[in-house]
Amino acid sequence: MTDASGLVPAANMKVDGERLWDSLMQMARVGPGVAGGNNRQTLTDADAEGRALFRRWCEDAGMTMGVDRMGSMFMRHEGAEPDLDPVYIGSHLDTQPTGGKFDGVLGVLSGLEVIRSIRDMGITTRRPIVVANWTNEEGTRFAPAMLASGVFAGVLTEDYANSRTDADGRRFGDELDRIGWRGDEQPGARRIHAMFEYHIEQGPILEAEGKQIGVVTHGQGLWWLQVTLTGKEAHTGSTPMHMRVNAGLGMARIIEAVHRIAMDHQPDAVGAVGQANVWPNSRNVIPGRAVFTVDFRSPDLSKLNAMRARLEEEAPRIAAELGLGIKIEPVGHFDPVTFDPGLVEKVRNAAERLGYSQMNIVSGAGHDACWINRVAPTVMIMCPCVDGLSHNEAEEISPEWAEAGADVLLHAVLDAAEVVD
Ligand code: HGY
Ligand code: MN
Ligand code: MN
Repeated sequence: MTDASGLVPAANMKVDGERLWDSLMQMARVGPGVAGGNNRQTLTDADAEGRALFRRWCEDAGMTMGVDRMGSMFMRHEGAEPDLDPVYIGSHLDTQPTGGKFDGVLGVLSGLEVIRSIRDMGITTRRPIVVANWTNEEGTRFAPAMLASGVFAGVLTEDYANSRTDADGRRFGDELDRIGWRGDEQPGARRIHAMFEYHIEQGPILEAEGKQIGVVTHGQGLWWLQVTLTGKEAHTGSTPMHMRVNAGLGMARIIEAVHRIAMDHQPDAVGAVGQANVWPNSRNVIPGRAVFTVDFRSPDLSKLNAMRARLEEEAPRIAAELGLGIKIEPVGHFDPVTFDPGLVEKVRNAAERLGYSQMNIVSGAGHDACWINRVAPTVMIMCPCVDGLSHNEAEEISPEWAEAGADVLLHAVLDAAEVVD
């Protein structure tokens, strides 16, 4: 089942694309959205249901489960030499509140498909292979993103993670216990020989370039800065304009500044505010308080930090002009990432061997791979998505795109795990 060299998979070894697509569509029925996508937010009952389905599928494929104290799931397929550090395939099953059917899920279920295909073809690898579902990749219900993989990588503490609260004040730790998915493994105790994350691009490049495979060499860095503005609630009708201390106006001016700062750092810099709340959020009350999160990203560390510095200089000035109190707190950060060159080569070789068109790409979004890259050789594989759309219920990929990326994942993982027969 291998080619002449005996070291890498033969080009005709493929996954079962129909089975993969069917699994994706079945998982999409768990925690459905309202417009064809998903709302399977982390540590909700829908997340618990998705976890149970994934576990059942993996156990049906002969895999055994381990879970760490952050709820990250590790489904193990045995190798010929069980004591060797396994090859990991990881991503996430949690979604945005108006998420798509493929963000994260494609990588986890393609990992399962790799194991199903290995079993179908009767292949044995030297190394075990583990398929991981990292808890709370999205960071939408509990900031920051990539929370459990950050704890695994030793960048965040368990106490910090357990203490994170959602908009209703519920604690991450309490919700993890409530759904019964806190395991007993020490996060980060597992040794990883190599980790692969297969993910939709979530951007327009691969589709526009007509490429089937993105060989991800780097990932953007990120700053999430939570801004709290304090003004004075007052009547929107009877309060003269010169007497207003309007937190909503301050937020609007700072949001405009975020866009301008990102534009001032082109190319390769982005900035936006996606989460914003005003209090009391009443039609006829001037907002006395505004809380919103700034999202800056760049593959260039100096640009990333320069954008943060510009905001920390401009936002207080805007607040002072309006008589507002201001607090700026970092609530999420990781530096730009360079993935493992040796694994990048394995992905590129796999795509070439399979005859899929490919190009190098930098990941615009953050991923668990960005943290795991700090503790083990890591790489990502990407497939196109329609119009580059993601974090939107209309997120769409083609079954052909899904399959091609999963074929590359199969070959690259077998290369790393070493086929023994
Ligand atoms: O924010 C991100 O880039 C990822 O989707 N959590
Ligand atoms: Mn994702
Ligand atoms: Mn996402």
